[in-house]
Amino acid sequence: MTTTRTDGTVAPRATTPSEPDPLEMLRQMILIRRFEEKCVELYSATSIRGFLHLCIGEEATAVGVLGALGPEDNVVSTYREHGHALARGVPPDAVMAELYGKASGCSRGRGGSMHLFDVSRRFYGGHAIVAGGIPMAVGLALAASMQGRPVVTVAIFGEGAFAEGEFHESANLAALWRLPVVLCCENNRYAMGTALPREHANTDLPERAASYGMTARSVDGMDVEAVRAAAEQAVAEAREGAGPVFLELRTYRYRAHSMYDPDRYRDKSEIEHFHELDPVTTLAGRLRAAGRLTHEGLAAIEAEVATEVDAAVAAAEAGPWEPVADLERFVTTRPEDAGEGGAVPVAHGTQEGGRP
Ligand SMILES: Cc1ncc(C[n+]2csc(CCOP(=O)(O)OP(=O)(O)O)c2C)c(N)n1
Ligand SMILES: [Mg+2]
Repeated sequence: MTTTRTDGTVAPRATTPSEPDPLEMLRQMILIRRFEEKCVELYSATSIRGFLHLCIGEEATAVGVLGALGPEDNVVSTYREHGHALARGVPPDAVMAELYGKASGCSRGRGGSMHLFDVSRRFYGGHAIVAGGIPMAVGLALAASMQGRPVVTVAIFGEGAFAEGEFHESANLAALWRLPVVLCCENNRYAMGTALPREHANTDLPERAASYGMTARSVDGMDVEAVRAAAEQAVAEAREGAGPVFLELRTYRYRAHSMYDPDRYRDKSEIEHFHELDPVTTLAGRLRAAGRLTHEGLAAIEAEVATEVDAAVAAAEAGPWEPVADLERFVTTRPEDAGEGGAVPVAHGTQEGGRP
């Protein structure tokens, strides 16, 4: 099938993602939730060190957005990206090993929690700098557009990115050049301890994005089916040449900004309110009401996920450390190490077999 772009050129359609399967979306959200709960334990045990930002409460944005992409599409994320990587199909083993700093990690243990990377799945980070991945996403979209490839690039970032010039410069160029990029803003109301209204005079994020000349919408980010539908629409529009699309995904993180944050800037009642909107229990309840999920069915998903997470921990524990002799390897690219795009792909399972 082909589509005609707004500039008159014809682009073949990329592989479309499979139909949304609510039970599979539930399974993926439960995997992300249990994976990260395990990370909390492992952090307390100092098996995982360094910075650790969890997305517990935000699973619907990861599963809804990533499910809307085809295998050729690109993803650029932030430091709160474990869920994005898992939903993209990076195997839990490879993510957990990365958090341990093991050579079997998806970034060879050199990135840690904030720098998950998997070129084979077109998952281009994991970026620690607020808004730092967005220019790279626009660059990837520009490259695909110049090469005539029907690829969409998704940039995922927090609402804190609106305080950064990189977001605004990127939004302007993406709109000016009508690039196939979907800007997905996970608005969880806080940038570290700063609530959105204390940081921005205009808190209407879609309005600000639209001012650059792009389509912009706001979505309930606690509802995975709503996120999936909005992401599918945005991806289709971007792929067909409509230019960039901005999505505000209104979400909430249940845990503190990072493991170092004492979380003293918000009322417990606010957190309790958002627990009532929990994306996992909301979807499970909806499926139960529709007769598509039984108590036993949910228990089976939980058991399968627990096995997967335990196996990831065991593999990470057993994984090798990088030899000291390799310390300087990859600091600069050697021709013999270079793979696609000059990066060094690490194969962790297959795209098909590696789904979470
Ligand atoms: C350019 C830059 N400035 C400051 C920081 C420190 N910092 C780390 S996370 C963060 C808050 C970002 O909030 P948001 O974009 O809303 O994402 P969230 O953590 O809520 O997912 C800040 C200011 C940074 N990493 N990069
Ligand atoms: Mg935020």
